[in-house]
Amino acid sequence: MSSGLYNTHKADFDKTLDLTKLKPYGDTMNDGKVQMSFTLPVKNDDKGTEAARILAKKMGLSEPSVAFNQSLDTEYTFYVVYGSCTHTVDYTDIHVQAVETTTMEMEECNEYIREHIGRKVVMVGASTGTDAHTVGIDAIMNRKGFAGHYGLERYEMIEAYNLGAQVPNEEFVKKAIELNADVLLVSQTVTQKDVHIQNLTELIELLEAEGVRDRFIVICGGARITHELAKELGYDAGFGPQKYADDVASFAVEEMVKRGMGKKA
Ligand code: B12
Repeated sequence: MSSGLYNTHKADFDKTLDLTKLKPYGDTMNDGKVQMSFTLPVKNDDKGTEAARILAKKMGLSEPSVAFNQSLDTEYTFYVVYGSCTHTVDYTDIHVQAVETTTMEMEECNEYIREHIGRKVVMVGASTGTDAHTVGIDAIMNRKGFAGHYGLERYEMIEAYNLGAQVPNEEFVKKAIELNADVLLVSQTVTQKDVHIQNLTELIELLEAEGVRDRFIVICGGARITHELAKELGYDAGFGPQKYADDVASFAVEEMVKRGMGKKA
């Protein structure tokens, strides 16, 4: 049952989806509605709220309104602002670099290794540099795995070594050579002041200086890591959120075979 009034309003809604001018969807097509949050180093009063509103406007939100403001401290306030985004993107002109592998399940992957490599694959992983976050690398490597995906330690045909967190690049490379690794797995979570870029770059430089870069498939991962960034920094692949042991294992072993690191036919 619908009233005449409801129908009139419904007919007025914009329903045009133009992918060359893509905008956020809130209640209706092209309304551009977004919510953003940030902290300002000022006290929580009317002046601070107005500053947050003006800032949101300058960031391209039309009709911004502060929906939530909370003191974090006497001199810091957290804001949530609603508004309509005035910008659009041309979705049809976006090209992303993605890892091109069909993910194999654990048993499939073990079978692939038996058939194409004919020996156990050695994978060495760590959270390197000053990065103390272990949950990401553990999710990939620990036997029990993460979100229903078994970790690399459970793979019969993979010998997985998780070196833990805050492993200096020098130590990581030394251990990789000692263990005769095929695959290096680096986790980087903290991106403040681009420390991940510095750290990831240093590792590649170190491998090159030691003349061993081509001996390994080198892969990085973390919440802010994209495949594109990883490639740019000299890695073979990069994996972000919603990627698991089976994704990285499939890529690594297929890449080994492509490079002739497997058993010869
Ligand atoms: C737990 C945690 C901590 C714990 C870590 C404990 C531990 N043992 O790991 C502690 C308290 C120590 C900590 C400390 C800090 N933290 Co912290 N922390 C977190 C938190 C809450 C969760 C991170 C996490 O475990 N995610 C779960 C895992 C499973 O996700 P993931 O890492 O993305 O992993 C997945 C993928 O990315 C991928 N992946 C990850 N690694 C790899 C590697 C490979 C090879 C592959 C293939 C895939 C892969 O696979 C995983 C599964 O899909 C986040 C906030 C959040 N909610 O995300 C902040 C967060 C990461 N921390 C942050 C910060 C700033 C810090 C500190 C600097 C705070 C401080 N000022 O002291 C310190 C840094 C310490 C240091 N030297 O590193 C920021 C980072 C911001 C940034 N972009 O740089 C965050 C985002 C919080 C925030 N919003 O500000 N932290």
